[in-house]
Amino acid sequence: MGLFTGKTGLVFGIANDHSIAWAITEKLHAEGAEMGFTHLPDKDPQRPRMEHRLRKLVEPIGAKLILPCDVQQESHLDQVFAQAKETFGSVDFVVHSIAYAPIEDLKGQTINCSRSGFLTSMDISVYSLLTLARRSRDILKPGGSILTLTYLGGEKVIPGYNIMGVCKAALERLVEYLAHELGPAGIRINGLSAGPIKTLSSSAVGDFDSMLKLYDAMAPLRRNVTAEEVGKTGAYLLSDLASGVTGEVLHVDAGYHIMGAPPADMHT
Ligand code: 0WD
Repeated sequence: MGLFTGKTGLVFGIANDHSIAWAITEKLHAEGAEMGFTHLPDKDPQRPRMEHRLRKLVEPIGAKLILPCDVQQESHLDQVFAQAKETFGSVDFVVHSIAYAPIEDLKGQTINCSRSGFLTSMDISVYSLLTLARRSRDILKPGGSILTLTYLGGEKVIPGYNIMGVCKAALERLVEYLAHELGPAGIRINGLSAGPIKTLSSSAVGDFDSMLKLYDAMAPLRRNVTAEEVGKTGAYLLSDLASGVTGEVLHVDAGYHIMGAPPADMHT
């Protein structure tokens, strides 16, 4: 019997097999969970690449629901939650693994971010959690749990992370306010702050490879984390093992976030 035997949930944010949401899904599936998934709507319905990529991954693990969802479209969210209610009745967990900033605003200095770029980034990367949480409240069982993904760039200045760091700062505070408001219903919400992992999204962040090298040299464990490690801790936070944990941001980064200066062996 697995940790998630008899449990159901929704996962938002699998783009491909490198996605962090996929690593979390693999672990949840291994522990017995049954899940529904969303993908970004395909621009050309004749060539549904997003849908195909997701189907290829989640059909073999018995996906109960596969739906298009752009979190900027309230009608898409209405559809997803209505279908989830029909399929599952109620669910035990919701995974939010979504972030986006227009590339020109992400690459440029934060001070030059356009108003529209700022609003789009905040809408997709932060407001989406708020609206998902509000809708999830209606179908989550007491004891249910929500998980979002964040990064150290929301706490400290990470050059190159720019406007996304501002989004993550807002996201982490949102986790706390939502934890306060959902707690009386027995619903938990937490953030997982992952170390750098090569994915479609992270390839858009400036100088990603040197970030991997820095973690390798500076993190207490002297290495980077794997997607599997992030998946394991994600599953833990969503599971009953974390029944007393809410409003938390848990770092899965080989300890990098505690360092204030490079270790002595970094220079040798
Ligand atoms: O190093 C990393 N990869 C880290 C990622 C370190 C720490 C945190 N994170 C966070 C990201 O900021 C994000 O919140 O983890 C989350 C997942 O990111 P990921 O797994 O690195 O990236 P990816 O596989 O690209 O998944 C993010 C997905 C999108 O993928 P693409 O690449 O197609 O933009 O977010 C989804 C989409 O599936 N997404 C949306 N979903 C619905 N509506 C939207 C939207 N408007 N925009 C993006």
